[in-house]
Amino acid sequence: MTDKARAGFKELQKEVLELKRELNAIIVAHNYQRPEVQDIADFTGDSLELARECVGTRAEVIVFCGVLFMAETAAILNPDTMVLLSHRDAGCPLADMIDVDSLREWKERYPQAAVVAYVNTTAAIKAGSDICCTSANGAEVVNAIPDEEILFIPDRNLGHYVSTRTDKKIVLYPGFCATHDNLTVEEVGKARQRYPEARVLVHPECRPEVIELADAALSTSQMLRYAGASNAKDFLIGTEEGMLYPLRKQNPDKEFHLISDSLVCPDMKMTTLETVIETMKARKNIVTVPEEIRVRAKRAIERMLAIS
Ligand code: CIZ
Repeated sequence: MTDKARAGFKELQKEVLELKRELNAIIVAHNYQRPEVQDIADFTGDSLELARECVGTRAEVIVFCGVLFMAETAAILNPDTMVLLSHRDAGCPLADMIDVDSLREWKERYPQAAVVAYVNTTAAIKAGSDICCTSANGAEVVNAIPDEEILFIPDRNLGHYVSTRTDKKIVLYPGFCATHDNLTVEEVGKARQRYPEARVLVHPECRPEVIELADAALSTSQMLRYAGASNAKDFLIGTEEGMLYPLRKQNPDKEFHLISDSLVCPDMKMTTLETVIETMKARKNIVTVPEEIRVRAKRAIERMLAIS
C-alpha cells in the first residue's frame, strides 16, 4: 500500500471513530472484510461470534460490517439495539438459494427429517428450521439431536462434509457458495507444488474433492486457532481472501498464501470505509426482523448454542 493510500485510510478511520462516539455505536467486522475495515472494528470474527459479542452491549447502535444474513443474526439476538448493515446491497448468494417456498417443498418431501440450517440463511429460513449450525459445529449439532434423518440446508458442500462425520442420513439441499465452490483440485495441486511444506487449510464450503486434498477443513475461527497452535510455518488458505489479514496479524512469524486469486466474495468487498461512514452518518440500512420470525429464528439459534 502506498503512503498516500495509508494516509487516506487514516483520515477516514478517524471520521468513523468520531461517528462511533456520536452514535454510541459498536462496530463489528467479519473476518472476510477489507483490512482497513477490520481495523476500525471493536470485534472481528465469524458471524456468530460477532452476533454474540453484541449481546448485552450498552451501545445504542450496532454497525455490522459484513453481509445481510449476519446483520440479521445480530438483530435476532439483540432486538433492542439498532443494527445497521455497512452496505445496502451486501447480500449472500448462498443464503438466497433457498426461500420459504422451496423450504416448505423440501420439508414436504422429507417429512420425517429434522431441518438443520447453516447460519448462512435468512431469518425467515432459520425460523422454519429446527436448529442452526455453523461451519465449525455442523457435525456436533447433527450428532447431538435425536433425529436420525437430517435435511441439511442450504450448502451441499458443508452438508456433505458433515455427512462424513455422522452415521445419520443426511439429505443435501443443492445450494453452494460460488466463491468456495469455484476452488478446484488443480489449483490446490499447483499451490502444493509451489509450497510443498505448507499445511493446506480449506473451508468446508469447498467441494468434497478439494476438502479431501486438504490437511484440515475449518471455519474461519477454527483456522485462526489452528494456525496459532501449529508448529508449521507455511499455510495454503482455501477461503475468502479477507481471512489472510487476521491470520497474518495474529501470526507475524508465519506465512499464509491464498490457494487461488478467485477466492474473493464480491458482496464482502462492497463494504469500504466510505460506505461505513455513509451508513453511520445517515443511520441507514437498518436491519429489522419481524417479531414473529425473530422469535422462531432465535429458538433455532439458541438450540444450537445449547449444544455447542
Ligand atoms: O459464518 C461465518 O462467519 C462464515 C460465513 C464463515 C466462517 O467460517 O466463519
